[in-house]
Parts: sequence; C-alpha cells; structure tokens
Amino acid sequence: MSTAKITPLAFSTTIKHLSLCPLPTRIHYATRITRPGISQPLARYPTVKMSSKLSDPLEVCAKQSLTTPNKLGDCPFTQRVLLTLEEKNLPYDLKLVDLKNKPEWFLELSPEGKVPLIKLDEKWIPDSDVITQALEEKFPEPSLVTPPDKASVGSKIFSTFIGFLKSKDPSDGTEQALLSELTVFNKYLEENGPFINGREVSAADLSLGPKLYHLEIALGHYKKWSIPDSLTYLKSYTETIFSKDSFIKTRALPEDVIEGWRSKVEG
Ligand SMILES: N[C@@H](CCC(=O)N[C@@H](CS)C(=O)NCC(=O)O)C(=O)O
Repeated sequence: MSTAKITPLAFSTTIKHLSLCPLPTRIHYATRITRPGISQPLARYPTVKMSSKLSDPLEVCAKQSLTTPNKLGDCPFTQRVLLTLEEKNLPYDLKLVDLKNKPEWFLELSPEGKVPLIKLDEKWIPDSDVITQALEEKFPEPSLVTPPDKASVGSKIFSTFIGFLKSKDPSDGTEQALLSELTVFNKYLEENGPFINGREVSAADLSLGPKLYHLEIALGHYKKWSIPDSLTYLKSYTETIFSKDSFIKTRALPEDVIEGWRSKVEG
C-alpha cells in the first residue's frame, strides 16, 4: 500500500484544479475508503484536494508514475477521464495506484485491477468509456457530447498505432496503415476542424488527444518515427490539444510513457 508523501511540486505540474489554500490543507492522506457496508479502514493512500464547485471532490483511482513516485502515470484512459473532469470543472481527489504492486484496497474496488476508476453515487465505476458517459449524464454542463455521426472519427488511429509499434517486419504494411489513418484524419480536420466537432472540443478529442501524445512519444522512441510535417492539420490539432491547459496538467512525463510501453514492445 502506498504511504509515500506527495510533493507539491510533483502534483503542481500535473493537476489543474489545485486549490490555492496553504499546503497543509491542500495535501492530505485519507485513511479509509467509505463504501456502503464497509466501515473499517481499507488502506492509506495519497490524495490531493482540489478546489471545488462541489462540496465533495470526486474520487478517482489513477495510475502512479513508474519512474517518479507520487506522480501521475502514463495511462491514456486515465488522462481521458481527468481531461473530462477538467473540462467540466469538476473537482477530484486522485488516488494513485502502483499497478506493479496493486494494493489490497484497490483490488477490492476493482477486481479487474485496472484504472481509471471513479466513485459516483457511492459506486466505483471502471472503464473510461463508461466513466465519461456517466459523467456526461450526471454533469451535462458544459456538454462534451460528440454528435453520433462524428463519434468514430479518428477511432482507428490507436489500434493501427499499436500494430505498427509491435511490428518487427518493416514491410508488413503496419506503418502504411497508420499513415493512411492519420492522413484521413488530417483531411477530416482540414475540412471540419479545428476539433472533431468543429469549433468545440468534445469527448472524442479528449479520448484521442492522450493517444496521439502516446503515439508520438512511443513511436519516436522505438521506431525513430514521427508524424510527417505534411499533415499540418493533424500537427496543429495535436499542438492545440497539447496546449490546452488541462492537457498539460494531466499528461505524463515522456519517460513514463516510454516505460509504460516497454513491456508491450519488448515483450
Ligand atoms: N478499457 C479500459 C482500459 C483501461 C486500462 O487498460 N488501463 C491500464 C492502464 S493504462 C490498466 O489499468 N492496466 C492494468 C495493469 O497494468 O495491470 C478503459 O478504457 O478504461
């Protein structure tokens, strides 16, 4: 179980809604998770209090950095959930989970042992698809709904990225497949951008943005490959999402992204 201290520096570079109150009240250590039917302390875990419109911040389990203790890790699914919370201005407490050594309290909440996990209406919910949908229903303003006819735009990029990343045969077509998906997306943005839903950022961007971030870092590291400069609309889209304050605050360090993909690539 994690009892390590959270340093203000580590979190101030990752989280947008840190409150401006003095440090001792901003950082605290919860000693129990309260769930219906469970009254005993489950564990100590580090949390960070955010400034709040709601009286109670939402509790979110997120991946802890593999390289820097007590810092947010490299999970694009967690980043998607945090971006959604940021865009909706919802306060949250992060509970960082060491996925290499999953604590008992976490496995009780998440039998699958996966992050992200969020507590909504006293229930712990896994899976970024389900979580973002639930957040949209419970907190509809501001709306992040992507119109159904646009919801699948860019949705094949991540799987083709994984195919190319894992490929050991340079002529097996996986690079071409990725390039083709990126080119189609570039064209879409040229005609419909700057975001998937035109001028408004929406759920589809918050899902794709972290994946593009991982793609660039992982392929740069493992394949010495980068998105061609000719895909100007895609480049500008990535930069715009990267420069969104919330994304800067919730993305992982590049070395953590590389470390996160190491086992997938190196087997
Ligand atoms: N479909 C899930 C995927 C979540 C997922 O795979 N999370 C990874 C971290 S990025 C995880 O928790 N893996 C478990 C482990 O590493 O043991 C979602 O969208 O939330």
